[in-house]
Amino acid sequence: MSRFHSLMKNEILFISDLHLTIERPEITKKFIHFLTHRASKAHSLYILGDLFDSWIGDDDFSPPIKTVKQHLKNLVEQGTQIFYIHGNRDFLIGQKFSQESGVILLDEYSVINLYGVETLLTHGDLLCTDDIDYQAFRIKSRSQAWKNNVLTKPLFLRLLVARWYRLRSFLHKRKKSNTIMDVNQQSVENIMHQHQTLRLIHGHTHRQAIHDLDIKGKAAQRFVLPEWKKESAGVLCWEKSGYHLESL
Ligand SMILES: [Mn+2]
Repeated sequence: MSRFHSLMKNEILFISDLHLTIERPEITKKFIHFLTHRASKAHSLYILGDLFDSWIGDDDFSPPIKTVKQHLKNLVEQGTQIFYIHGNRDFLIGQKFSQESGVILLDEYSVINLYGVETLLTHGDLLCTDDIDYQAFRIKSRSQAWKNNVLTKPLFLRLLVARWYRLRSFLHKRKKSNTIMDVNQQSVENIMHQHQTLRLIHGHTHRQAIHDLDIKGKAAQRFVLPEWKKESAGVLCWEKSGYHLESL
């Protein structure tokens, strides 16, 4: 490999579920180190949702938001593209955030051509169709009326409500069964077939794995990204020659 070739940025990276919050500064530190020392060598970075543990509007500047925005912008200016798909925690991320950080917002289902293979990207919550209560809330909370109602409330009030929601979600999750919290296999197959893809990458369930499946008689794969924790974090790296999982 020539020196020139080895300097070219040709990797594509995928991460999700960092759940950045002031309460876990070590994850923010890990992420900033990743942006500065690892993602800067890549062609592009796809963040598939729940970068933040909560998002109450683009006008919130409480830590670590400002620092994270600045580092995302630095990376974009160094020539690494960053794409974002909303998570269930930070679905209120809007155009102002996108402008300030240089991150490009994608649709909840987005198909990219990953070195010749059409690849479907999503956060993953939409695939958890056994969780009926959540899916009902999701439909309600994605309406413009619901969003406007939230985003026009004073910032301090939104901060309080977000805290309460986090606590509520924590308590609810403990009550729900393990299968309800995972993807529904039929929903996965339907959505992959609908988008004509044999590869899916998502996060959300925190069940890192590579699943083989069958879409109408064709071999397909579903990649589940890991959540970022203090002890372990990971990135899915693609190159022309294939993929590998990297621990951080
Ligand atoms: Mn999620």
